Amino acid sequence: MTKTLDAVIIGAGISGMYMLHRMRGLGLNARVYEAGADVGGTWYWNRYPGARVDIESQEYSYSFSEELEREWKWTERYAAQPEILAYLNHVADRFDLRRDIQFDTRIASAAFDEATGRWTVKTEGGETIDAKFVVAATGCLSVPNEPKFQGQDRFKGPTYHTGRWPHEGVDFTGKRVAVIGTGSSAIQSIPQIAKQADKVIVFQRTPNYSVPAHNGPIKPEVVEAWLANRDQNRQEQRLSPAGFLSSNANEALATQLGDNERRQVLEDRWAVGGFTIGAAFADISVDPVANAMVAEFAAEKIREIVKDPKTAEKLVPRDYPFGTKRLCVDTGYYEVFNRDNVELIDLKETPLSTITETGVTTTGGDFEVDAIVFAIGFDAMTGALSRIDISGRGGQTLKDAWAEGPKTYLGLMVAGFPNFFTVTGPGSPSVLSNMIVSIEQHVDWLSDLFAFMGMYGLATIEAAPESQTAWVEHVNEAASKTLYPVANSWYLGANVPGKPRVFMPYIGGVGAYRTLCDAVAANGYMGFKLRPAA
Ligand code: NA7
Repeated sequence: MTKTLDAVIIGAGISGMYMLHRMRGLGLNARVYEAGADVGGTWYWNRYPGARVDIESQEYSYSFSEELEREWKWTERYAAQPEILAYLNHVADRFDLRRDIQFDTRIASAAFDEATGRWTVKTEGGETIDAKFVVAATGCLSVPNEPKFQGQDRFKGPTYHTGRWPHEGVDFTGKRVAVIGTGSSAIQSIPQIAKQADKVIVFQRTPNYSVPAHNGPIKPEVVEAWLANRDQNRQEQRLSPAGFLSSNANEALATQLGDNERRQVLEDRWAVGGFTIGAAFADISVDPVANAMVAEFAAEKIREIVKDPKTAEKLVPRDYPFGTKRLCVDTGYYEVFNRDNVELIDLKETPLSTITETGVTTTGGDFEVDAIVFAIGFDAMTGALSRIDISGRGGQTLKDAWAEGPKTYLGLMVAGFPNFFTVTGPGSPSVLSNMIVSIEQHVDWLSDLFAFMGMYGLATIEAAPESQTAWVEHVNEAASKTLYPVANSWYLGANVPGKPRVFMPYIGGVGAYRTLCDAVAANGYMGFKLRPAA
């Protein structure tokens, strides 16, 4: 039997939950379909030890309900995964969301019917849903990269992927553990695993830049100041470059300061920690000279912290500009290499050749371990959508439409796919921003659109191909003005063999993007085609 809905929302993470809440407010009959057994999305799956947010807790939270914001008390400057998941569970209960969320249900396909102007959505379990709108709230980092190492099936011990950590946790006491990868997930988890395990061997292909979090209990004065000025803070967040204020973006140019002055700025920010270092100067991400100055400072810090000079040199990134792969924020990452039970293997020096029954073999030798942690990242931004069989006008599949890389208008819609929306899709600021601020912007903008369509009896909206082309050009042009495309990062899909190399997120800034989206809406949804019911 086919279920009829106004909207199918795919995913019960931060986006899907808020979308459901807003749709209900509009009187729409919406239902969320979630592959996991509970709410939380990213924070449901990423339970590896040390997982925590890189944006200060008071900023990484919903703003839509002032009551919610005032009643929830964060305990740490950077909330850890269990606390964020508890918060999202609280939100689900407080707004009674669960009754419209179907868990353990993966969406298999969604097909647009041109005759009816509606979508037929199918679950993997065989349910069929007929809906006017489909909102993909499927997340940007939700599909883990499958490990594809030679010999991996032979390994006799347990293996784990940071993005699919067992819910019951893992006890590494007395174990020798290999960690493959040194991105944010590895950088957060290695110091925790090293506290427990007998031995940790870190297999690094590319070193990452990481800055100290200086995490600790959240300061009451930070909370008070935030709440005392809540409305203004939230407004400033929405119009800021990256959707958060605690990075304290500096307008000064590194290249225009004297050596001492520049060093002082960096030292001060290193002492504060977190993304304040990434926002130390306005020219870091556009001027190679400025970037090199900051990169050198970071390298000096690594050499200061890591006692063994050889290990320190291996940890210094050399292949790409500072911050052009996602800057990591750590708690004791570089320090962990001063422990006797942690060893760093540089896979550029001695490439990984195979996984054996008992461990990992590189061209430099055999490393016997009891467990392997794959911290090898995600099929970012397009991974979740490419795993659903989505077809739009004329039966064209999203896979074909995106064969040369994802194309969207505003990161919200794809030409030829009417009434199908992506939240934090490719072409939106998404992963280059405070995700919650970006999510709320998308969802609010979509909610206004749904209200508009309802009021005027409109049946469909779709992106005009020429607006999409112009937007894709603009997204590329914005990226090309920065140093970001230089790095082989997941922003470009470079971490997935065969994925088209396209800079996916919009780097023009959260505030600028919002202003643009608002102007599009104010001008009768410029660049979109709206059609009345037949
Ligand atoms: P990332 O940042 O994509 O990091 C993955 C790491 O795994 C990175 O160091 C990769 O090295 C390494 N990797 C991937 N494949 C391999 C193979 N085959 N061999 C060796 N090493 C490999 O993912 P995370 O989960 O850490 O972080 C994702 C985001 O989550 C993060 O940026 C934050 O936004 C939160 P590479 O650099 O490709 O050489």
